[in-house]
This record gives sequence, C-alpha cells and structure tokens, in this order.
Amino acid sequence: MQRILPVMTKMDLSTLSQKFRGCMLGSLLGDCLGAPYEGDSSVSKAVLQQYFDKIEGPPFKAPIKQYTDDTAMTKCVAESLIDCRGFDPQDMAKKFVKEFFASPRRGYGQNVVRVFMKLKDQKCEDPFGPAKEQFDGAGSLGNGGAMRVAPVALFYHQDYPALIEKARKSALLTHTNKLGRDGAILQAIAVYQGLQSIPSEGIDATTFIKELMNKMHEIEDDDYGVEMEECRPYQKQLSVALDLLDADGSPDDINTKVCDLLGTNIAALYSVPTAVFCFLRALRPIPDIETENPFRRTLQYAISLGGDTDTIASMAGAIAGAYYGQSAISESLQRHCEGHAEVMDLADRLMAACNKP
Ligand code: AR6
Ligand code: MG
Repeated sequence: MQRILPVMTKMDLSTLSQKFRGCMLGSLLGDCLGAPYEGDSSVSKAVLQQYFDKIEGPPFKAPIKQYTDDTAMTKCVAESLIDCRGFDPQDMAKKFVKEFFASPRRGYGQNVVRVFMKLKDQKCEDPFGPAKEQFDGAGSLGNGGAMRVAPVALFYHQDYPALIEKARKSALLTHTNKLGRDGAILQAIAVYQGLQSIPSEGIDATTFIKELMNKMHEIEDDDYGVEMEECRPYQKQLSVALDLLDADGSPDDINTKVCDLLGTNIAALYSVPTAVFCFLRALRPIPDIETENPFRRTLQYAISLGGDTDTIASMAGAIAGAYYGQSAISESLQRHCEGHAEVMDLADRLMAACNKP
C-alpha cells in the first residue's frame, strides 16, 4: 500500500536539499504567479493555460512578477530561524517589523499592520502582546500565520513535537485566534507530510488527508465557542476535502463545490484546507489543465479557483514543492519571479542550519 512514512526515515541529503528548495520555490512561485489574479471570483482555465504556457515557454522580456506579503514574511521566518538556530520570537518579530516598514506595499492584510506598528513602538519587548489585542481580543483568524509557516516545518522536520509548538508560536506573533493559529499548524503539518513522502512511491490522497485529520485531532480542542457549528473545524473541512476528491459530477460543478464548501478567502479555515486539496487533486490530471507537470498543475488549479489566489497557490506550492522537489519546478517559471535565487539560497542555509548539532 502507498503510504505516508510514519516517522522521518533518513533521507539522503541531496533528496532533502531538493525538497527544501522545492518547498521554498513552490511557496514563492504560487505567490508571484497567483498575485495578478487575487480577488477574482474565478479565473478561466483557458486564460490560465495561456498565461502558464507563455511564462514557461521560450524566454521573453516581461516585467518580473513581484512577490507579496506572503513571501516577504516567509523570508523573515527563514532568516530568523537561520540566524537564531531556531525559533526566537523577538528576533522574528523584529524581522517582520523591519521588512514591513522597508516595504509596506506588499499587500499585507488590513489589520495585521497594526501589530507591526505596536511592535515597532515597544521595540518588540513583548513580541506576543500586540497580536492578542487584535479584533477586540478575539485575535486574527486570517491565513497570515499559515502563509509564512513553511520554513518552520522545514527547520523542525526532524522533531515533530517542536515543529507543532514552533508553528503555533510563530503564528501567535500576529494571529492569536484559534482558527488563525491552527490553520498555521495544519499548513506546517501538510508541508511536513509532503517532505516525508517520496514521489517515486506515490501518495495516496485519502491516506494523506486521513493522516492530517489524525494529527489535527491532537491539536484541535473543543472550546472554539458557541458560534462555531463544529468543535473541530479543521477536521470537518478536511473531511469535506476528502469527499470532494472522489466527488462525481462535471468539472465545473466540482469546482463550484470546492469554492463554496472549502472556500477561497483570506480566513485560514477557508483557505488552508483548500490549499491541501489543490495539492492532492493535482496529483492526477485535471480537465482543461494541459501539463504533464504536477507541480505546475497544482499552481494552475489553485489560481483557477480565484479568491485569495496568491496565498492559496503559495501554500499549495509549498506543499507540492516539498513533495516533488526543485527538479519538478521549471526554471522558466522561476525566472519570471522576483527573489527566486534568494529563496533558493535561503532553503540551502535553512537546511545547513537545521542539520548543525
Ligand atoms: N474577525 C473578523 N474579521 C477578521 C478577524 C476576526 N477575528 N480576523 C481576521 N479578519 P489580517 P493576514 C479579517 O489583517 O491574516 C493578505 O492578502 C479582516 O477583514 O490579520 O495576515 C495576505 O496575503 C482582516 O483585515 O491579515 C493574506 O492572504 C482580514 O481578515 C490575507 O491578506 C485579514 O486579517 C490575510 O492576511
Ligand atoms: Mg494573500
């Protein structure tokens, strides 16, 4: 039976390096290539086919596709883990603040900006404080914690309990609502599972999701509050994803259900399970997406759903990249994206840092 490896087996270093690079590049490419379509209700598959064919085709001169807050913050997370040899909340908060004030127009969420301002005022003395005050104390439930968490999953891939704890804490710097926080944990686990799975052995999508549900069962508790229909919302959304993977119906009907039931918006609950679904659905061909390459298929499919295209494609790209590795990611696609050499270098340094005793 195809399987997810239950515990990290020793992977040879060149495979691991490919996967680190794949993850960081996947996250970047999803962000850069998805950003032009952010906010569209859905994107025509024909338009996207042309867009990807052109970018992947013979070199041509075109403005480079800029990355957004997703990558700006992912880079900070990676740099901080490298510099501090692990998670240091104050250092990470300082890097977020420095990056935001150096380049504020990257499409940050409307409210997270307040966290950066407060952190700046108090010189990051209490790095977890300002996030707790968001939304009158309810905390942000946006996908901003999840969109940047991939480097945490890479860095702590040899220590699963630490991976969970640091994913949680890295999210809490800006997102204290359980939904925002647990979305980051789910995304970190999905990257971890992608990293551990071997493409030549294949992935069974059902097993992958059930494994995520089991792991989220350990994370989710039942005090979400009365407004939640379900006590374990991420497990519920993952079970919806599981059903949709096998759903009968026309491609358009299924896509409508994916958008309606899984969601494509900036809430972590309605975007992280969607990203996981995109990765798993793209393991096999998708009607009207013409490519042999399942990494590209993942991004093309994620963007076609519309909504928060850059972040959903970035999260799906991070999982897919961690699974397929750098060699699956076309260099032409990379060349059109701002910062591609930089994130590859970050991937290498992240791997060197986490393998140091
Ligand atoms: N109650 C009501 N609305 C909320 C709540 C809440 N508790 N939490 C979040 N929102 P923010 P992010 C809504 O600012 O998560 C960018 O495109 C509210 O409308 O914490 O870092 C990024 O690339 C708020 O403005 O930012 C991400 O894709 C919005 O969610 C995305 O935005 C975003 O929450 C989320 O960024
Ligand atoms: Mg976004």
